[in-house]
Amino acid sequence: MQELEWIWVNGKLVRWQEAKTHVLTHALHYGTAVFEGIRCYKTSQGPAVFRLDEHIRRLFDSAHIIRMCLPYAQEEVKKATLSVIRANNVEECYIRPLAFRGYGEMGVDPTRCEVDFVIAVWCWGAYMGEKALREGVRAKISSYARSYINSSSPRAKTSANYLNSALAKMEAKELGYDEAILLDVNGFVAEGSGENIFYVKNGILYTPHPYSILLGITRDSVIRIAKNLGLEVQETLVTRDDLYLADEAFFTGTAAEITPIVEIDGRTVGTGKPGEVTRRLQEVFFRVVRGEEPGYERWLSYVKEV
Ligand code: PPE
Repeated sequence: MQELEWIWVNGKLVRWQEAKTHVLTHALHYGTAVFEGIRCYKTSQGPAVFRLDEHIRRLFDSAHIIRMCLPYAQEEVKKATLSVIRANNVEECYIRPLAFRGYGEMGVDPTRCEVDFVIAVWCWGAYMGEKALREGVRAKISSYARSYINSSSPRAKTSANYLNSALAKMEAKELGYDEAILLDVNGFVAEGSGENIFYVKNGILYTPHPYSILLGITRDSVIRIAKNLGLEVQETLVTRDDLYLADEAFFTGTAAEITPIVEIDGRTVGTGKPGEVTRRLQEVFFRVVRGEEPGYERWLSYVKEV
């Protein structure tokens, strides 16, 4: 990966190479960590972070679910995030706050381990490549089910949940696909390995109900943008057949942004090209994040000091 200069570690800016942790860090062994993925985009008024408040709130919600007490207030995390972007002097970046159970005591029970908190930023282009954004990706229904709501809280963005994602992603790639689509334990469509999923049928936009998924902030943004464009949106139960018979489909995520899906399990989605609704949502979304779409300014936090 391309290194930048500074990483925020427990309240201080530390040189990239010096941001290290002990090998007996609890989270390394047991996945006891919560994190966020946030993007900062270039705008005419300098870099701006997209929906920073909502991401920080979700980080605190994830911590609450796993009974982790974060040692900073939300406002402090917001300031720290902006400061680390400023320190690295980048115009666009991906931001990764991570709070993890640190070094202290081994054994499953994390309560005796202090919470360490880091915020790193790096330059991250299109998640599945520029071509994926333009031409779409091929996806495969995974043989791995999304974690059950009573096994590992899919609503919380915990590191532990990402083993499930990693298994699904590796399987999909191994089989020649770009991305996995995970069903929930009842067989309904949940989400991608690192994205939420939408489909369009007869002009209506559908997305799985919020139960077995990470409640994506891009998902929420797309729902709001779609409604503002006059589209009907339904959060509902989705089956794999709904996806096979869709006119259009796409993934949403901070990293994936809006990535069209053109094939699922060897079946062409719609025309086999990114659809009209997907294109329209992509266009508006990219204007929104760059501060070019009136009415969405409150979603941007400008990095420059005021
Ligand atoms: N579901 C999952 C499982 C998920 O990981 C993400 C984000 C989403 C939905 C979409 O959430 P949001 O970013 O708030 O729209 N995945 C993050 C991590 C990707 C990675 O490879 O790391 C991301 O997009 O930042």
